Amino acid sequence: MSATTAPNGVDVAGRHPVADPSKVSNPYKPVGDYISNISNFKIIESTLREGEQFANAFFDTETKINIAKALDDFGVDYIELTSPVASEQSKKDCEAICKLGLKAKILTHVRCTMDDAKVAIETGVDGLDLVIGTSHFLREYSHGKDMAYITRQALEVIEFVKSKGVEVRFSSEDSFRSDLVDLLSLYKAVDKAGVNRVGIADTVGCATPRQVYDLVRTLRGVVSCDIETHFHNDTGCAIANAYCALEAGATHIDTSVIGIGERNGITTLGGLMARMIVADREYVMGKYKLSKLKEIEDMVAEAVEINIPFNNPITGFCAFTHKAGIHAKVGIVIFDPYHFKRMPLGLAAILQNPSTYEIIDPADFGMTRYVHFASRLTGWNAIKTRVSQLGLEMSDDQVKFVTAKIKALADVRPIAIDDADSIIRAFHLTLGEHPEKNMDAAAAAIPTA
Ligand code: HCA
Ligand code: CU
Repeated sequence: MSATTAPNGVDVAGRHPVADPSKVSNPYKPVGDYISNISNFKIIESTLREGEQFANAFFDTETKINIAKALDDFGVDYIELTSPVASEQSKKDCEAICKLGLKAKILTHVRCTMDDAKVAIETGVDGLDLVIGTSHFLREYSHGKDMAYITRQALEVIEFVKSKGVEVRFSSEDSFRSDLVDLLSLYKAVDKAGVNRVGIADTVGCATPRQVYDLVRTLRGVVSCDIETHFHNDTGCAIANAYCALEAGATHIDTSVIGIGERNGITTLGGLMARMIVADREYVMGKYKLSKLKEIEDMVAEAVEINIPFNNPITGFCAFTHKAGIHAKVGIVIFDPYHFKRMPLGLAAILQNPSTYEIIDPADFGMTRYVHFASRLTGWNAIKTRVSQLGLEMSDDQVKFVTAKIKALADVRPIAIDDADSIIRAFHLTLGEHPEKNMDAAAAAIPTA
């Protein structure tokens, strides 16, 4: 403890010192639990399969290869590709990606039939993700098969895939609306037949975290193979469900970049990273090249012609923007809401702890924090930072005074950084050589419109 720090950790200025992350215990770290895989999970990245089912998606070969390379560089464990049975080009692209020699294992996603499996094996993939519908909806309205038939067929296809020496996963579509007893006996049989993984899919996005925990935890007690999970986001639970699945013993999570997929998609790669880094920073930082996230998201957003949503974890344009005055004692960079541009200002002389209002350090993702100071919600700490960035000197009282003027104008209309700056400059100019004597004159010089 330094000489300027009181026994309660508060320094002489009444501030809490900046925390040394290596010394602070993480209150969000996973609960110690032998079944949890929060600190040991794998990603099956499905932008090139589930993502191809997104309304706007059309990936040509070059785009697919660029995305696959970028995901590989990021460090995902598996890359899942559209079934080669889907189209002639899908098959060629699958073969081309297999030949890239990526570190990530390449999977293709096929219906659980011998015909599909045979075509898939020929592409040179490292593994097959087999899927069949088990809910009564799918059994009645899609393939029309009963559970005995599904089990026999699954075992036949699994045996074939295994005989070819590649990985095999068996998954049921719409697992959460399937009969639990049916599902567990089917999975028990495929586990016994030696699959590498079984998969649980929330195809319609109906599951809650608690339901996920219950189903995965129950399944964990029934199979000894790995458990993959796949969550659609129709009710906004896809990231939370993925986290809960890991807590319950799932080993693999399906993601896509920005979550693209059927309807409003699945667990987002970036959102999962945000969730997991809070739980186990060391694992996530050690395994994934987080600084590449924005680049990959931009690449995919451009390919499917969408914008990154403003509320996207990590990369949403305001994900690290602080606006309210009471939050804004953290700044290093300011944000101009009027022109939607960012203005780096260099390091501010603010010694507060960003953790007060941030659970994720933007720097871990190569991102920067912003303080939005040109608004009615601003506070004098944000303005003080701006004053010093403009190279001006003012006492705290003067900063508070000019802050009040900025807030008054911003109460009437939206203001830009330039507006705030001219108020600051005009006030400062009139303060002259003896600022303390000139407050009234300076105030009169402040522009009011
Ligand atoms: C779909 C299939 C799937 C498969 C998931 C999986 C789903 O409906 O498009 O194989 O685990 O959501 O059920 O994406
Ligand atoms: Cu899906």
